[in-house]
Amino acid sequence: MNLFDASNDSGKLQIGPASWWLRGFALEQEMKMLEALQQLLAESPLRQMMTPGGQKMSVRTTSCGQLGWVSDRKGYRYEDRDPVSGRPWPAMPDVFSSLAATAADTAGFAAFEADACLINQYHPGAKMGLHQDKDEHDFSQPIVSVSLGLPATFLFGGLRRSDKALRMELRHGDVVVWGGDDRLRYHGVLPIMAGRHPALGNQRINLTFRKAG
Ligand code: MD3
Ligand code: FE
Repeated sequence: MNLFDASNDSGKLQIGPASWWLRGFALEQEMKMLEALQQLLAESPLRQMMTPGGQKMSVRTTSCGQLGWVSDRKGYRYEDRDPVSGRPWPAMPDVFSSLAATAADTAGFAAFEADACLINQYHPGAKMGLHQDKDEHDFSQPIVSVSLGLPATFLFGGLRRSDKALRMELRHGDVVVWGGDDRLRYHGVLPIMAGRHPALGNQRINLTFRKAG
């Protein structure tokens, strides 16, 4: 299956036993989301984290909500404070939590309450290698991701690193909900191509909502 063929601009597409691609799902709340994003980035700016192996990530990262994802020489984990400011992460804006809950509900996961929202910023050339999300406690909880700005080729792999990955082009406003048997699938993002988005310029922003604690 080549998910690039999924060229319709809206609608629900099932991409795994418990995963759904909701095209354009965030567009209705776009302006509210971007305004909230701008405010929280002023409180907890994006920064390049260091991998445990000592490499700077190409993606810039920050968080909002009760818990934020951090990476440094000591490893990957969730923390209740921004290590740069020493203060709690900015509160999760209502428009974020309600979008995440509505998307999860649409995909069959009722009453999803995210306690962490990871914000990834990609400039052209930035990428994310194939990995599993394993830093959360409860893998029965889904993950909701919202794509904004420049498009990305997303790799949706299997339960083993060597499994062939599906490619999907995630565009501004797309939301994907991953859960159940798909929760530990490998995934990644190919290097972002140069371009200009009308609202966000030369960047892609991804919001990832999780129940981490
Ligand atoms: C598929 N970020 O931060 S989440 C990450 O575009 C990350 O920045 C992606 O992967 C990005 O860890 C978007 C997509 C995602 C998250 C969890 C998954 C896809 C998943 C779990 C299982 C399968
Ligand atoms: Fe991930």
